[in-house]
Amino acid sequence: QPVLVPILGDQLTPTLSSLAGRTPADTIVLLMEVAEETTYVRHHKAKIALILSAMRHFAAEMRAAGWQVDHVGLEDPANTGSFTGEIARAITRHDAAAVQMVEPGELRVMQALRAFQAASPVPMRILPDDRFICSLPEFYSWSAGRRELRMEFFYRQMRTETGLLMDGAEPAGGQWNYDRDNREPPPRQLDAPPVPQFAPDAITAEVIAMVERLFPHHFGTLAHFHWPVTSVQAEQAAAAFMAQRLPHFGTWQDVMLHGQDDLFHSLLSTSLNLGLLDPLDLCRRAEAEYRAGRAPLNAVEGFIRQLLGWREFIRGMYWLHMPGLRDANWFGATRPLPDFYWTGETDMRCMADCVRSTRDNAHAHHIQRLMVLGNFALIAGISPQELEDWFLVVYADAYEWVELPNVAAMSQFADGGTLASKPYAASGNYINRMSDYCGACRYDVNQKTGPDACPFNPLYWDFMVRNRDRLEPNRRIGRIYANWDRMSESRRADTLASAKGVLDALVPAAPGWAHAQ
Ligand code: FAD
Ligand code: DLZ
Ligand code: SF4
Repeated sequence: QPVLVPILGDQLTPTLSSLAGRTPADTIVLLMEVAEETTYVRHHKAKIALILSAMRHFAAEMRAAGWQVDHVGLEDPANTGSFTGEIARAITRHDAAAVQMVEPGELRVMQALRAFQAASPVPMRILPDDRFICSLPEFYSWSAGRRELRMEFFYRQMRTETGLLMDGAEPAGGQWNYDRDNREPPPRQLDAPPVPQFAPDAITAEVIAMVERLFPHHFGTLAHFHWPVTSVQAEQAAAAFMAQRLPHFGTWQDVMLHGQDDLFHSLLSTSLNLGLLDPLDLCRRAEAEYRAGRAPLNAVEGFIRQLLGWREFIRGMYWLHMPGLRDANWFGATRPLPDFYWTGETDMRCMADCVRSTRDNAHAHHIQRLMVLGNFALIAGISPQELEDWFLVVYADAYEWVELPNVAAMSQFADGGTLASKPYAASGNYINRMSDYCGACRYDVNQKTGPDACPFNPLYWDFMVRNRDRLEPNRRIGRIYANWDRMSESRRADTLASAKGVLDALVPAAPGWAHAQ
């Protein structure tokens, strides 16, 4: 009797702990394309295509390596549509003696699997996911008893533990963090080397056709599909990044340029989150570029901090704060998500460009997500839950474990500050400094009030004033109220009236974009 090893769509790693010690002769590897996962939100078409294509490629590779792989297709008439339904069917089909699998990345799935495990007809083990650099028990013990959980201190501990960018007990170069060198405003043109594009092969083309057929009304386009769908392609993308873009990664990290979607970013998040790349391996390779003198410290440290610091910290915070994080709404924001998050139809040039990139690529880079898309929602008082659904739908790298802490805690401060020390709220001035968006915008970033003022300007103050009782005690932001109090009565009234004008003009998104009606 074989052991059944279910592998979820974001667990496409041949060295998974559930396969350790197993042999092809006594193991059935189970991959499940299921309606529950393709529709629990109405994912971007390219996100579904990426995951299903990567699963099919992984199944083929595992078969080629000798494993017995049972791959249940989405259109298989007997498909029950859920992970647990498919595991149950596979137990019977293969007369399995036991089930063992790696824990899922999100609570929703964990709860379903635990419920199944409790009533499972055969013994079932759920193993820790060892593809993260920091295990969950290690994260919990780091967080226990700390008053404030800040990425920076977690990151330092991780640097020390892994020895990454360490010279003995000291950080390489004498500083832990070189972010101060990484906030260069943009030059007119940044000639970043192109990111490798992977044209759809026959498997991907078939999946794309299926997605167009089954999910025609989901957000986004498949016309530009170019993501790596195998570990070999992901490795090519990683190698190209290390050689070509890593040296400039830090300096231009916060820059946004109209129509230039990739800049010096790695575009590796989709492959990392699927399990096609190993985060620790990437960190070590980035360090090797620095040690060999091919990439400067500020770039390499910045990249390693994203992976070793932010990615691991975010994952720990997800499990620490669930299930409450999903309902968190510290500011009590309830405004519906505006329609332009889906349509891109807005005169705000920054917003339109970020939504366009999102629609075309199922991707936008960090500062676009944080300081345009997230910032607008924060200062306009959009419901965090509606925004979370949007972020989960639209990005090819979005799984709840990484999306939710980034949106709820980092971008919307909906947790009241367990993750960030202050809200990332900004007026148009920040966007103007870090991008080339404003020059050709219909709005004037220098106008503070009136119909032509950049909407971010009055909304910023409206947000601050609306939430004064919550924000004034904050050491990092409270002093801003002195500026407000110094403004003339009429300027303050104009500001709030302008904000009201912007908010009243927002058109709520039509129902049905994120969830089927
Ligand atoms: P790079 O800029 O090249 O960074 C390198 C790697 O660092 C990324 O591939 C990613 O794995 C990691 N990383 C960097 N920042 C973060 C972070 N804050 N959290 C976790 N990992 C990080 N990332 C996701 O993977 N999935 C999401 O659903 C997601 N949602 C986000 C929502 C908001 C509101 C914000 C502000 C950020 C979100 N991020 C998310 C983090 C980040 O924006 C993306 O990881 C990044 O843009 C991916 O592009 P890249 O691979 O080119 O990243
Ligand atoms: C996101 C996603 C989608 C769209 N489809 C599938 C699928 O059909 N089969 C599968 O195994 N996984 C899919 N996934 C990824 C899962 O949602 C993910 O494994 C869980 O959310 C746990 O993180
Ligand atoms: Fe965006 Fe305002 Fe600049 Fe227009 S002026 S691009 S709305 S920040």
